[in-house]
Amino acid sequence: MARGVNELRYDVTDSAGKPVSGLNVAVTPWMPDMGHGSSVVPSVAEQSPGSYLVTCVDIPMPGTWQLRTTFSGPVSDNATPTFQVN
Ligand SMILES: [Cu+2]
Repeated sequence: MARGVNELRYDVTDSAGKPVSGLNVAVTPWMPDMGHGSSVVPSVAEQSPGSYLVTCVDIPMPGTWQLRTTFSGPVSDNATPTFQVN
């Protein structure tokens, strides 16, 4: 992932591999080393069953970033992918 505005996709399946649709997905970019986020709130849209496109992921500075993500609705879960931005 590069600095600036990016997008990514979550493909959500259950333990049987079946797509999970109808989830509310909330994504918060977070820079743990400095304890701040981004001023831009990402948008999420389900494009096909279980496939959630996250857009407007604005990463304003280089370093280690997390995408703190919560899934709610029919099931609840969370994920925190972490990546290095140069
Ligand atoms: Cu920072």
